[in-house]
Amino acid sequence: MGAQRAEIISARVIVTCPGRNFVTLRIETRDGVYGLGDATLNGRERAVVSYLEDHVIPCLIGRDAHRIEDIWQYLYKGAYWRRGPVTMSAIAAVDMALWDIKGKIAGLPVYQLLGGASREGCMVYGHANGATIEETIENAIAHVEQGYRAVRLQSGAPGLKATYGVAKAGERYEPADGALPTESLWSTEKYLRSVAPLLEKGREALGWDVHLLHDIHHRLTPIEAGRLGKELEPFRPFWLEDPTPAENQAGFRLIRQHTTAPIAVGEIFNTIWDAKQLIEEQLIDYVRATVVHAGGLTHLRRIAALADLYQVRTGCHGATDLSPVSMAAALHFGLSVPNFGIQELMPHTKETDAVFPHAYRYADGMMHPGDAPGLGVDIDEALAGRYEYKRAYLPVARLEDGTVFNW
Ligand code: GCO
Ligand code: MG
Repeated sequence: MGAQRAEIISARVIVTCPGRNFVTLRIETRDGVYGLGDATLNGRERAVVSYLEDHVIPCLIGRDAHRIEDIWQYLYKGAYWRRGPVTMSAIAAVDMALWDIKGKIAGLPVYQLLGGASREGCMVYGHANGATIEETIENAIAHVEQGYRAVRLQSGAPGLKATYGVAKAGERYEPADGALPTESLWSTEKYLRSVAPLLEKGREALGWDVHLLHDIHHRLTPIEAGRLGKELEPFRPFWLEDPTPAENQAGFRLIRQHTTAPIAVGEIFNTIWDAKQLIEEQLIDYVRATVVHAGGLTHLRRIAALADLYQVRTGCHGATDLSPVSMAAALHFGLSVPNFGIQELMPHTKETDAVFPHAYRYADGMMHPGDAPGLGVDIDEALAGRYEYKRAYLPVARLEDGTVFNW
């Protein structure tokens, strides 16, 4: 039964570090068609490599690459141990590679297989940051000059030596910065004093036609977040991201009671269960779950479908720790889903782009996945082989009295 078969004959994991670590799964069929999937889990990369090599790949050999849903269910339910970032990143890598293969066999870009384009392109937001508000605004102006319609503003705060989202002088922002975790001190009070002036200056300098975003990176309590949201309302933020850790989804009710500032959450979500209450109770406006950490296109579409019922839109995570394979997958997804909101864009380095040649493109604040069959991303394995894996950790934050806090 079923005339079309694309037998998987091999699968392997490629680890490379063109400036930062990336883990890529390459699945190949008997006819020599191959697909790529991103399996990068920042700071815990080798756990996913082992999960794939030791536990997933042996189960893939001999299967029909066309049966994407069946393989997804097999890997999810078949493991018995469900969910979690390592498992879901591994499943995501398989899922992306299979969609890539299906697209190549069909001769169609993946977004066509997902129902076709629902829009002309995906609006992206860029990252403006600086040690001071002035530097951040300067950087934001440079983004607007490059055509960005949406910019995320992050700046250092007086009295804080380091903070989330701000690059070290003269460098690009790259959070996984140490062979052991670096530590920085955090003060909620100092931070809170710095945000309204940042957004106020942002509006003064950039006007009202640019969307302004801000990432709180899980560092407030719900009531603190409610207060900040209220304070920022006059500056009409596009969203406030990760205002508080989202393990306790009901906690977001408290934020909603106090502010109409739109809320975006979900870059660390793995499955629909992490977002279910947030979506069903309309406690958020944007869900940031992404292809690689939330089980691939197959599962992310399910999250988007639930979100659509409640007028929650997508806003996929797109930091540099998500490889170009993920970026491509996110763009095929974003172009096709009805409730697309915005896509994060933190451009990769030239070195990374050279390892992963791709069809997606940026123009005027928008991105398009391109029309190459499949995901439209390749890997230059010879080049990838020149960059050896380098252990790198995300930082750890402590309160000024030494208590471990949320980074
Ligand atoms: C974002 C994120 C990132 C994460 C990083 C962790 O909004 O892009 O918060 O900066 O911290 O992806 O690996
Ligand atoms: Mg974030």
